[in-house]
Amino acid sequence: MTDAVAAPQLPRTSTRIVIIGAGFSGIGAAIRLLQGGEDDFVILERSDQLGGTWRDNVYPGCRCDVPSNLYSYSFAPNPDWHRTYADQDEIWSYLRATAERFGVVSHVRFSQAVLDAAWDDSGGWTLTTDRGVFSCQYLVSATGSLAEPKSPPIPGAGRFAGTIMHSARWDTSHSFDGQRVAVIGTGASAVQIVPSVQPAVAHLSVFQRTPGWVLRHPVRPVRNWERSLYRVFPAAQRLLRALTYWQREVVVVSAFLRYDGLRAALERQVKRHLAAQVPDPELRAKLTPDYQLGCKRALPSSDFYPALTRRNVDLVTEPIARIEPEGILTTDGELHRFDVIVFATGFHVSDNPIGEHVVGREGHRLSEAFSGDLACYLGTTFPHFPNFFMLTGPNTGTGHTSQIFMVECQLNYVLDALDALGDSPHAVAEVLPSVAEAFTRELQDKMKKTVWASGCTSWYQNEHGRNVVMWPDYTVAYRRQTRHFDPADYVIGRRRSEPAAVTSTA
Ligand code: N01
Repeated sequence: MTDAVAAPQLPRTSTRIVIIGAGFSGIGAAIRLLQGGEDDFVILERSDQLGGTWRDNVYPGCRCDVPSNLYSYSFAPNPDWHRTYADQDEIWSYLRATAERFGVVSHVRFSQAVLDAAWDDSGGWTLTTDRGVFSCQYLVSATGSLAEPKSPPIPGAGRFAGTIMHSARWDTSHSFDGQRVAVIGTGASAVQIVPSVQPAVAHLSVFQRTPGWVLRHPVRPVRNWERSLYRVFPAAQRLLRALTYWQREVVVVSAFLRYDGLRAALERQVKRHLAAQVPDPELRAKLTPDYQLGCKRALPSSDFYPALTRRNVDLVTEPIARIEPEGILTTDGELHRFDVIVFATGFHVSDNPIGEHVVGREGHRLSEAFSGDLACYLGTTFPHFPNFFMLTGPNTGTGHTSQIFMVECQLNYVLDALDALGDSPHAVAEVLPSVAEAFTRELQDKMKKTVWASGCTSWYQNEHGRNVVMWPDYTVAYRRQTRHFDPADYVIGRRRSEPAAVTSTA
């Protein structure tokens, strides 16, 4: 006879609300809940520290490419930014200090990686982490789009004798001094890494598949008098924030959504930047994009092109065949030898693994919203997913302005929804399929006329080429649409554990 070993019971916790993720959107959600008098919630955070993508991306040169006065919570302005576009460590410090200041930290359950979240009509949401079971009436997903590093499936990577690291999993203990380094990719992360490591390395090869549109970066230190002004007259910083928002909204969005002439003028300006920084016509030709500005995310950097012109750097445009123990073999048969290979190859966005683990009614998975099989309303709610809100959900992305603006719009909506649903622990709301389908159809129609549908491939698209990331309109329109929760868009009812019948407001 064998003794059956009982599986250890995981501790169970029940709260009204669970938020997954303690990055910008999760912390923002917690603050808004606390401000609204709600403290019956926990944040499940897989790491032992908060901060999301700003905790994880510690590669040299990491900096926000949206101005700091705009890239911050509207309810927590920071008069102390040291640079007009803040570096990663300053943003991470801001996030930690803000979470502390608003009393969020005691709500965070650290080192709790969510393995599954499932809806049950009688019990609500149940989440299983590697360390416990959590149940709740309302679930808010705040896992972020840039959370899961994507490494390219290049054959042979496992046999490389040197070091491989992804830009979002940087090994800060590794010294690049005197090393032969490869950077694969030329996106937003690469244009920051390349000029930062170039001075220290023996040789740097940048592997480019598609050239980006690289814009002059206007970053500068914030002067002491500016910081004093913001501290003494907070309205001055609010005014600057508003001006920055509207300037980007009017110029950039108009160019990407409406006015080809404006976009073409910006392209000429950006090409002049390239010509001024890269005198060599052969290198310049390799760096000249053949698609419209904005189709892929534009890349602000004033030191990427100059770094590529240094003697210890070469730009490799020959496709990669495979990785060998000594380095990278390109399709022309040349073996490039390296000590380190950096994958600056982006993130799993439309195929974020969490999508497979959030399961709504009738077995629907959140991943269906990104594959295009499930309609979505306002990038936030989904049919078959009662009492579920997703922050930075499908088509809430922006390239030109602060993502936090979009998150705050979503938070207005979520808070208004919770308010409308009232205190009953049995209340259930699920967006009507017809509402979500009409919204998604109209959104995708608008998308066809934007620069993102002009012919390039980008991480905004899913595997079927459908743009499931970007918001195809002015962000002010998103703000208008998310200002109020309209119960008529939802089936509002009660959980089956209560005898009352389900009532539809439709
Ligand atoms: O990733 P990306 P990222 N072989 O997906 C190339 C945010 N961010 O980490 O264009 C060779 O943009 C790929 O080539 P191609 C920001 O939202 C913000 O740089 O697909 N190359 C591309 O060049 C940004 O958009 C900041 O042909 C391969 C690169 O890898 C997002 O994060 C800073 C390849 C990937 O570029 C992602 O940026 C940094 C392969 N097999 C990041 N696979 C801020 O400052 C991919 N590539 C706010």
